[in-house]
Amino acid sequence: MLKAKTIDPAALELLKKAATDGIETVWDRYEAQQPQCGFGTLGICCRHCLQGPCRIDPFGNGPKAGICGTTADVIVARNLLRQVAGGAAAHVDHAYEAVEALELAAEDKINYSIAGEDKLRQIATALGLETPSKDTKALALEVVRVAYADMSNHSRQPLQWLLANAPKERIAVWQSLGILPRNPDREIREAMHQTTMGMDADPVNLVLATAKQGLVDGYAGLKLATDMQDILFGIPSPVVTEANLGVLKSDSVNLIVHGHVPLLSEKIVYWAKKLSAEAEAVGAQSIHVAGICCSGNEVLMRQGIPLATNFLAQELAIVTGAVDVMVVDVQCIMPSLAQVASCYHTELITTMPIVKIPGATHIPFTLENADETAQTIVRKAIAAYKKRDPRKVRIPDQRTTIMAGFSVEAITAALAQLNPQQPLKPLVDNIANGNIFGVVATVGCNNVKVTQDSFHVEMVKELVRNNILVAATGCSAHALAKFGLMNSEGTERFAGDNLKSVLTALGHAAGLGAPLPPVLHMGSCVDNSRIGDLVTAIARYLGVDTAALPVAASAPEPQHEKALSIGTWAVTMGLTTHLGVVPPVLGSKSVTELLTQGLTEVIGGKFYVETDPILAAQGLIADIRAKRKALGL
Ligand code: BF8
Ligand code: SF4
Repeated sequence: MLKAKTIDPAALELLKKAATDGIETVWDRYEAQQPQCGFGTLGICCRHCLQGPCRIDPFGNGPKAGICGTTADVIVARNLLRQVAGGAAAHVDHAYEAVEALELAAEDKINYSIAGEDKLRQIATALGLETPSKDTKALALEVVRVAYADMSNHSRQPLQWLLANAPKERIAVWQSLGILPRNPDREIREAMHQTTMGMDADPVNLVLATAKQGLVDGYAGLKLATDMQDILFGIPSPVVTEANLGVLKSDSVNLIVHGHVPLLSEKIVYWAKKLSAEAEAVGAQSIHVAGICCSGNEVLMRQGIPLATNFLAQELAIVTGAVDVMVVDVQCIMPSLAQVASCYHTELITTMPIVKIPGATHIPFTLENADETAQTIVRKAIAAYKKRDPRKVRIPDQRTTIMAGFSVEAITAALAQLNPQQPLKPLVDNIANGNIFGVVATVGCNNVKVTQDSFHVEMVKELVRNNILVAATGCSAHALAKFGLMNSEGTERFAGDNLKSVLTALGHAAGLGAPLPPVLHMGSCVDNSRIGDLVTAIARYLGVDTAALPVAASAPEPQHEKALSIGTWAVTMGLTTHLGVVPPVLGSKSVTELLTQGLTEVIGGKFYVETDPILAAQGLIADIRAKRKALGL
């Protein structure tokens, strides 16, 4: 009855080893959960007060309302709002930590440098701060003050980070709908309040509140986090490395960073290089760092660190028997890792006060002790290497060359080789003449309900074959990296002829001597802000609304609340946003219609649910074709 678990050859190999080693994986637990609750699947269960749980009968024979009178429409809309607020909370909290780090770095209170001075000046200019004469650290503190002012805003003024960065046409739309967010924390609090017992019973009002959370996510979460991280660690530029579990090395200390916030993983990368002599002293070649999930994407983008694997295969990384330490920070960390690690020599290390896992070693990370913590963790990996049992090691011989590091600045620099005065012109001209038929951003996760990576890969192959340029982030980027869509050969193999000719010209102009890849790796999930920035820049250059552009978004295998909040933001930007997994909204016909149709009239964008990858690609292409037609292309 169950579909294939994965198409990733490394994961397939390791699933066999997991079975031999007696390891339970996410797929086993998924099977044990079958059948999953129908009420939960449809989104018509409410536990918001102690009179509940209340469930609505989807067939119309049983209860039509909860004990307090709440209807299915309201339960569904309320649940969705809470999920999107949950995603936004995760991203805003992430961004906040990065703001704090920049503040302390600018005050010389911690050992972090400001590597992205160009980004700092760019952001300061967008915020309307005087930049030319200011010293770097003084300017950084001014930027930090604006970010803190947003976080502590007690007025009704909208979020400054949004006003400074969002397209003007969009701001007008959001204002007319009354969804411009103020203080992000206040908005998230309001969402919790609005959905508690005895509050909003208007599904339309709840859906608009959900859209507001999308804006909180987009600007106080994604954009703010990327901006701060680029200031601290530098703007990414193209790097070449490899992806998939074959990047682990049998003769080196293997240290995996997993999670999302790069504050610790950057330090780990630094100290892994510094302490390599200590690894050599115990007989290892070197200390090899590789990444899982978005911590992996962060250190890939800026340091060229290889990608180990994405969300669904995190347990299997340990099953290789070759991981000495897996260090985690926040988000998307399966608690089961502790159990898996206990069957091997791997030391699982948690570092954050809000992520503790029984069975893991907890080494508290603070900005002040970052270097000491990183050294301790690297040394733990060296010590664990000595305990590695070669009989338990199996590293799949699977790794694929990838090019990553496509920040907007890097893309613009490559385009400037063709047109220094107007770098966006070559891109826009090629979109206008149809060589690039459109752009699709593929983002988000793996989800155990979908054969791992299959939706990302099949849909994107169909898109690039039809001359759609793809930009990817998150676990989608991992999937496409593993399957050869992020190297020059991928352009030769998979891209349609027109797209191939553009990517070839661009690659040569950029001095690569080969085509650019058909899928541009633009970073972690918070780096979806980079895609937003690119779309905003193109719209500004053309003088049109982002909703008019032949651009769409897709989360083919979404699992996290964050994927819903990112998707909601994409919808507020006016993009058709595809989901390859049905979110729990089908229990309300009217809310489903609102999300997939009604929203278009007021906001320009909409959700589009399609669970077949080829049909999804065709649907996105049809949407892009309609937008081209409306633009007269
Ligand atoms: O923030 S794509 S599974 S790792 S939530 Fe998680 Fe989803 Fe992966 Fe990155 Ni994004
Ligand atoms: Fe039931 Fe209403 Fe309480 Fe929800 S808030 S659990 S629908 S009584």
